Amino acid sequence: MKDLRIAVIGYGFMGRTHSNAYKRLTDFFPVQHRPVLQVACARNEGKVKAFADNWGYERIETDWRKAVTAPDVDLVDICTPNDSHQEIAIAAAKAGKMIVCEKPLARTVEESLPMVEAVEKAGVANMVWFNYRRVLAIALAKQLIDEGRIGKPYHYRATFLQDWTISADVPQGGAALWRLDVNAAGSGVTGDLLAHNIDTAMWLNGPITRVVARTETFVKERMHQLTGKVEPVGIDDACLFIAEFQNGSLGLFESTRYARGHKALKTLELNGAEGSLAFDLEEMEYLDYFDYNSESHVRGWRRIHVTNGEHPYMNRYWVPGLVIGYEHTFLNAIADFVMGLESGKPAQPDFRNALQTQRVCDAILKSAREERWVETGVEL
Ligand code: SOE
Repeated sequence: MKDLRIAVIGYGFMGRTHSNAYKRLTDFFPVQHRPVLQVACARNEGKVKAFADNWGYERIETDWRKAVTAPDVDLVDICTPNDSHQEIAIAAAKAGKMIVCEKPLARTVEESLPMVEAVEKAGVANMVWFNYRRVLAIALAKQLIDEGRIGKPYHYRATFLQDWTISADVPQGGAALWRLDVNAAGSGVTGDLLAHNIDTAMWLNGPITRVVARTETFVKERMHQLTGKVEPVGIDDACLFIAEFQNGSLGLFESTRYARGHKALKTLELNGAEGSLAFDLEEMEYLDYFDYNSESHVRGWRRIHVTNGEHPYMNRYWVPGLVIGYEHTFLNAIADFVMGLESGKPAQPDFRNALQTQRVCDAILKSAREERWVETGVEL
């Protein structure tokens, strides 16, 4: 067993999901690296100390520059708001650290490119936490597609619907609410939610080549927590876009934080000549599958309970019929990352792969601004 000493930068929601994953890795996966919770880093000393004590980190730092260059750190985990991803990632790469970075890679393609160059120049292992690839049912969807069961794809449909920002009284900026501040986040639902759908879509259905989008900001001004002033809102509250895939299929995507009643309704559907697949995060242990090639009198949608030993990742967990959940997507992701280190076949999405999603996000926002179709520039 080799120690993998981790510095997590940021202690928010993602700092927690990742810490949980590190702690459980060797319990469930037969890997040769044992994560050591070495450094928890954030600016607020009291809060980061409480976080470190709760999760069992060895020590704290309040300056990320010290954390990413520390000799007792092997891997830097970036869980900070999007505006700091680039600076931290480049410094960590220069210090020769492995890097795992929260999504989206950065606020824009322009900001992401030097990150990709930095990790590639330094030759350090890297990954972006697009955790939904590691939902068992979505991983099974990938397997069924790769097995040729869906045939020629015609339609891809995806949503990510929430409702937590409907009230105009919700402020923007600062802890927990940086996702509403365009300077910190780069965009609204496009980078925060659709980035997940785009990553999954291109993993399952190949490159998106062109998009046309419509965004909306329903609440135009909000109090900024850091300045105390009412300021214009620069993020997209909702985004709808149509996509063309390289394989000739059409995509339809919708995301909003104004879908009253929906907390995280994340769905996808793929329709091909030989079959269809459908997934809904609220019932994440199921994959719905329509097989056109079954005999016509028994043909119909079937609901696969993705809990068998032969299903992706499931042989690491419980016996058939018993479910795992959201937190395991992060555990599966770090397991893939570590197994990638050990096998020499790097886990995906790495920074270069995540740049593809960033290209689509940038194209969406440009299309919405200019009210026209935009080429994504995704590398084919
Ligand atoms: C926003 O509410 C959020 O937490 C995103 O930032 C995550 O990436 C998404 O998985 C769930 O929703």
